[in-house]
Amino acid sequence: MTELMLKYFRDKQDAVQKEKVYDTQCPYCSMQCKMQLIEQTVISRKIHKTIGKDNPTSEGRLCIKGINAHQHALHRDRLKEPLMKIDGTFVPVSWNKALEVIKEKFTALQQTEGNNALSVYGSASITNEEAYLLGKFARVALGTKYIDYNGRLCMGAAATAANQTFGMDRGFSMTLDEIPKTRCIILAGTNIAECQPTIMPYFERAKENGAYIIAIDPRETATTNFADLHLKNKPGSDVALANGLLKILIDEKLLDEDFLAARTNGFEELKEQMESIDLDEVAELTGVSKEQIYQTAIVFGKETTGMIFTARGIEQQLDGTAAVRSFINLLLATGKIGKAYSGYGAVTGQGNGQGAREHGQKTDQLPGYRSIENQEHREHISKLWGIDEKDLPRKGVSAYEMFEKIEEGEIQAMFIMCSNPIISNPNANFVKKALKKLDFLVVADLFLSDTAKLADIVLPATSYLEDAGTMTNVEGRVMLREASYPIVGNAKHDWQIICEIANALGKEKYFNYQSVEEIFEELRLTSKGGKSDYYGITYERLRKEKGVLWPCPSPTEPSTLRLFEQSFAHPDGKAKMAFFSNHGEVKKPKTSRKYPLLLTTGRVMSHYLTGEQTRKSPSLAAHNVEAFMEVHPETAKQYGIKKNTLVKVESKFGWIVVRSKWSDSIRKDTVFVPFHWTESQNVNRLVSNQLDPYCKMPGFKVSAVNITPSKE
Ligand SMILES: Nc1nc2c(c(=O)[nH]1)N[C@H]1C(S)=C(S)[C@@H](COP(=O)(O)OP(=O)(O)OC[C@H]3O[C@@H](n4cnc5c(=O)[nH]c(N)nc54)[C@H](O)[C@@H]3O)O[C@H]1N2
Ligand SMILES: Nc1nc2c(c(=O)[nH]1)N[C@H]1C(S)=C(S)[C@@H](COP(=O)(O)OP(=O)(O)OC[C@H]3O[C@@H](n4cnc5c(=O)[nH]c(N)nc54)[C@H](O)[C@@H]3O)O[C@H]1N2
Ligand code: SF4
Ligand SMILES: [Mo]
Repeated sequence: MTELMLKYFRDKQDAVQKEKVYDTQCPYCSMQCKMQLIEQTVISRKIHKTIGKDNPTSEGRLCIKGINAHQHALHRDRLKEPLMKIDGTFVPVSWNKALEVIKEKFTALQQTEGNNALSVYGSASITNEEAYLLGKFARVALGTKYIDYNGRLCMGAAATAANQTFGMDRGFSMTLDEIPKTRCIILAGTNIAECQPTIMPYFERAKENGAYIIAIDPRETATTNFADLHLKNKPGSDVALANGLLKILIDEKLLDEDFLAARTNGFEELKEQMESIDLDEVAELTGVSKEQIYQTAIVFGKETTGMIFTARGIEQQLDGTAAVRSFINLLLATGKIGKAYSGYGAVTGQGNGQGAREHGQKTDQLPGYRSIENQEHREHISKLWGIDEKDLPRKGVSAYEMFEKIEEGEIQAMFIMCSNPIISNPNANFVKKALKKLDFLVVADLFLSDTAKLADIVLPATSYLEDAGTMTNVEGRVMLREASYPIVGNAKHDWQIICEIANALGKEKYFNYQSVEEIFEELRLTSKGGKSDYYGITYERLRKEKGVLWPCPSPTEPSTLRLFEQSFAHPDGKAKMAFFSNHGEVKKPKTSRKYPLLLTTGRVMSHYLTGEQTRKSPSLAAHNVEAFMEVHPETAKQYGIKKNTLVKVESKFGWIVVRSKWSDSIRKDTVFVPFHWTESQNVNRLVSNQLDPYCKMPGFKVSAVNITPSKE
């Protein structure tokens, strides 16, 4: 092509080029980075690019997942019409038809089996408005007690621990802004560098300012490599480790006695119990040397300020609540909470992991973090909803337990919104069997996920590009996600889907909203006076102030930046300390001759949860195309596992086949498999059905397994 021709084509290209910009927030993690989708039309071809947008939390940064998020949202496999299974095959149907069938099925089951034959499984990736509405939908439209959500598998232990200790549960007691000035940071079972990458500059600034950073993780990760000290503990040994640390703080008199006396309950009993803690035994149980345990306790105890962050590494355990409470004991014992540059942070997982656990999706909960078993709370919410208190169901069971109720025949229909439980729940073979046993399953999703494939009706939902609403981020900052991208096909917003089913069931009186802001206005009112009080927050304020941190009881009050400065949220204003045994109340999976290794599970940087979205994104999928098992080379040799070969991993509950990945950064007694893949690569086929007795969290982080070279 000549220069002249090239110039002609370039000019033509420029001439027809149009650019549209859409504001939104990342659909993935709790950082909720603000972003813009830029859509350029070049000679009738659309080109997309995502860029970060300044905001107080992520300061304009995006990670690799955010930058590529539009690839799944704009993917050709997005569902565009409702689908109905006829003779085992999905056929597209109209919304009217789908709603008519749902109405017929739900009503028939209600009449023959009772309301509790129906159930709802929700999500912490939907907006606050949708989470609120889904809770109301289960109780008012279906009249069932069976509702719970995927956050049970995620934030369950941290939320329960915070409620028990502080009397309320906002993940962070301080803001991210305070991190750069703290002196010592403990990162317990959190891989922030790969799971909340845009948070890292806050920690980098702390390190530059001289803070000492300690990471606790059985593996080396980008986060442990960033830390000054890495305690490479045995999976499941975090309660023992925290007990060991507290014992040293007591022995070395590194306590804040004034704080303990004025602000806490239970320390004397805890101190007595601590006499039974033997540091040699702690070193043995955790696999961490006594010297490293001392070093951690002394640095943390001596510094004037400090913070502890926990995430799923210590929380997704059969003693997850106990582990979080035991780490919070360290903060309380040294008076490092409720004051500047100190505090506790449960690093929330999903985009709306915080907000979705406040407004009534949990089975025992009503809006405003109220309790469904509290008479006063029941009357308050029933009145606002315009129903008789006697018609408000009581609490049902947790997420995984709902599948047990299906197996028992008590639950016969389920409505799943924005979750893929076949992959994400423990004992996955059982969960699949249970879902197949349902008389009627409805799934609202962006794609025909593994779970949706089992449904009788699949409803197409809109994505973060199309669906506006509020999300509450890792700091407890409520943010308004603007979204105006044209809706794909005949998909509908999740809030519209909820309303349309409710209306089909004759409940339009309770679900009559013209906009998502109207739902938020109702949420404000129902949360008023509750622990998570959003009454003072309006869309107008969110636009003007770039987010508001709750509690915010009145429109004239500013964000609550730091919690617990004067008092904790229990009626007497004090925090509750408690002792938990090194060995836990529920028997943990133990290694044996048959299952000689410990298995732990988690994430990789480029994939998100069950992978349904990130596996559709070519740029992300390219980083990890399949599941793998990280194994120490010595262990691999001992079990005859060659590099990069297929290996069968077996537990009492099932088997999977994944590729081996030799790595000397993992403990020799432990293997690691991420959970972003499906079918024979789904690591949840190996995880047991046991649950933490306090919060019903599964033990995702410890299984006992055997590994053998795969014959396939
Ligand atoms: N890239 C990516 N980012 C994500 C997600 C994702 O899927 N992918 N998911 C989002 C969600 S919903 C969540 S909940 C968060 C999760 O964020 P994290 O909790 O940080 O992620 P995990 O990888 O599950 O676990 C964290 C670390 O715990 C370690 N660990 C395992 N067992 C133990 C143990 O017994 N004790 C200790 N101390 N550590 C242990 C693991 O080796 C792992 O490095 O991430 C969010 N961000
Ligand atoms: N072994 C093991 N298992 C785990 C964990 C672990 O660390 N180890 N972690 C647990 C944790 S922390 C979590 S949070 C869970 C997550 O478990 P899931 O909730 O099952 O995971 P997701 O992949 O987020 O599933 C979301 C589904 O909703 C769809 N979707 C996305 N956006 C929308 C939307 O706006 N509307 C609708 N209707 N659908 C949408 C997606 O396509 C996808 O199919 O997994 C848990 N399971
Ligand atoms: S840090 Fe989280 S919210 Fe931000 S771009 Fe990455 S995945 Fe999205
Ligand atoms: Mo999560």
